[in-house]
Amino acid sequence: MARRRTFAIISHPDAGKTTLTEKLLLYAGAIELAGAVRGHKARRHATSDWMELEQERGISITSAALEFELQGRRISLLDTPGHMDFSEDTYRALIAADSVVMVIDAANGVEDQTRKLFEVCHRHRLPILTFVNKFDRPSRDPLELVDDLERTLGIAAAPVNWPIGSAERFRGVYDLQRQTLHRYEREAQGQHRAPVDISSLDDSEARAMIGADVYAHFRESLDVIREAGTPFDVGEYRAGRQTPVFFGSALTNFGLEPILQALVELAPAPQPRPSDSGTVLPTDERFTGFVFKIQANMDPRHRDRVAFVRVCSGRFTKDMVISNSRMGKVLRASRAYRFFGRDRQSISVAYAGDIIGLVNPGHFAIGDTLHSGMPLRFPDLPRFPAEHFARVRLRDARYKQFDRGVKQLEEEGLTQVFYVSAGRREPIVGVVGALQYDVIVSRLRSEYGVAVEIEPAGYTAARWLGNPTGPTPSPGGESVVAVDRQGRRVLLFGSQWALQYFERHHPNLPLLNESPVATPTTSRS
Ligand SMILES: Nc1nc2c(ncn2[C@@H]2O[C@H](COP(=O)(O)OP(=O)(O)OP(=O)(O)O)[C@@H](O)[C@H]2O)c(=O)[nH]1
Ligand SMILES: [Mg+2]
Repeated sequence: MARRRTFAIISHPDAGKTTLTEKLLLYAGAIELAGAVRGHKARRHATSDWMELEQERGISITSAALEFELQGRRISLLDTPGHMDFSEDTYRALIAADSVVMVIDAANGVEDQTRKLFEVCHRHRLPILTFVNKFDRPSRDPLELVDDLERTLGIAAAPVNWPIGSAERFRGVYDLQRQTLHRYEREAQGQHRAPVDISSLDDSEARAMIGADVYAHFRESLDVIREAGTPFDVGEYRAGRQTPVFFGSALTNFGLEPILQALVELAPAPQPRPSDSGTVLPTDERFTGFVFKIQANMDPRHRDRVAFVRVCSGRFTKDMVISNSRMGKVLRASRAYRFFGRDRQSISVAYAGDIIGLVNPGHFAIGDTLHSGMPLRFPDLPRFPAEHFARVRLRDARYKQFDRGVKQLEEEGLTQVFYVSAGRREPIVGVVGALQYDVIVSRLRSEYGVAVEIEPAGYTAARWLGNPTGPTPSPGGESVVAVDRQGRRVLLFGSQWALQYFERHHPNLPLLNESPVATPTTSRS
C-alpha cells in the first residue's frame, strides 16, 4: 500500500493534460513511442484518448485510468477531460485521487475551468503539483505566471525549477534546489525522450548556447525569486497550502524528468477517507472502496460494462465476496482488472490506492460503496442536475439496441432519461452540457449500431417528486409530467421561471434534483 501513488491530471481544456500524460508514460518507460492528440491518421494516438470521438476531435471526453510501475512505485494516473460539459466525470475522478497535477498553459495563465477544479482540490485538501506547459511557444513571463497562480488561486506557489528562454529560444530548465542546468535538445516529433545535458550555471559553453540576452534575463528573474519567491516546503505542499511549480513543454519533451521525479518523491501515499462510520485508514484490514465511474464497451471484443473502483483500504482479492452498501447485497468479484487506457489486465489482488475495474452486469452504480466486513458508506459523489434536454429519436428499427444503449449511457452517469408519452421510443434525455449530445450520437452509432437524431426539447430543469405516492399537481404551461426508467414521476419545467412559480405555489411539495434511489443507503438500515 505504501508504494501506491494515485493522482489526477486536471486543467482548462487544451492546456496539454493528455499530452503530458502520454509523455509521463514515455518517460516512465510504460510506452516505447509517444502518440499524439491530433495528427496524421497513421500516427499512433495518445493512450488516454482511446475513444473514437476523442481521437476524431482531438479532445478528451471521458477520464482514463493508467497504471504503471516507476522506481518501485505503483502509479495510478487519471487523465481527465477539461471541457466543462464533461466536468461531472472530472470531479468524480478527483475524488478517487490522493493528489493532483495541475497543468497551466504558459500563454494563458490560470484559466476558468482550472480555477473551478482548483477550488474542488482545495476543499478536499488535495496536494497539487503545477506544470506550466507549452514553453516552446510564446509564453508569459515566468514571474508573471507564478504571480498569477498566487493571486488568482490564493495558494503559495514555489518554483522548483525555472525556464530558460521561451518559444524558439526555450533552452531548458534550471533546478533551483540542486542548482543544475538541464539543457534540452528538441526531439523532432516528441515521440522519443529528448537528449538532456546537465551542467552548472557557470558553464561557459552552456552560457554561449543559451545566448547572452536570454541568459541575462534569466539571471535577473533568478535573483527576484531568490529574494522574494516562496521557498519550496514539502510539508506545505502535502497540506495543500503550497504548490510546487515546474516549467516545460510536454509536446517537445522539455522538463518532464523533474515533474515525474516529484511524483515519485513528493506525492502522497494513499490517504485516509471519511465515511459514515468514521475515518477509514488505508491500512485498515477490511477491504473498502467506491465506484467513481462506469464505462461500457471499452473493449470492442468484450462489450461489457466496467465499474471503476478506488480501493480505500485493505486487500482486494479476486473471487472475494463483497457487499454493496446501497443494495445491501453481496456478490462475488470474479472478474477484476487493472487498466492502461483502453487496455486491461486481469488482476488477482489489489491494495489501497489502486484503481480497479470490476465487470458490472448491472450490479453497480456510481457512488456505490463496496466493502467486506462491517457495513459503511463513503460520502456521495457530486452529481450535477441536467440543464439541457432533447428528444432522442431512433432513425431505424433497431429498437432493442437503442433501448440498451440509452440505458447503459444513463448508467454511466452521462445522461438522465425521461419518458413523456407511453412507450419508450422517444425518450427525453437530459445532460449537464450540450456537447454530451455529440457523444450520445457517436456512441450509439459506434457501440450499439443505431442511428439517432437529436431534437432539442424546450425544458430547462427536471425535478423528482419527493413524496412519490401523493397526487401530482399539473405544472401547466410548457412544463410536463414525465417518468424515469423506474417509473418515478418527474416534472420537466419549461423555464427556470416556471420552476420557481411552481415551487412558490406548492411550498409543501418537496422537489428533488436527483432521482431518489441514486443516493446510496447503508445496508445497516
Ligand atoms: N506547442 C505545444 N503544444 C502543445 C503542448 N502540449 C500540448 N500541446 C498541444 O495542445 C493541444 C491540446 O493538447 P491536449 O494534450 O489534448 O490537451 P488536454 O488538456 O488534454 O485537452 P482536453 O483533454 O481536451 O481538455 C494539442 O494540439 C497538443 O498537441 C506543448 O507543450 N507545446
Ligand atoms: Mg485531454
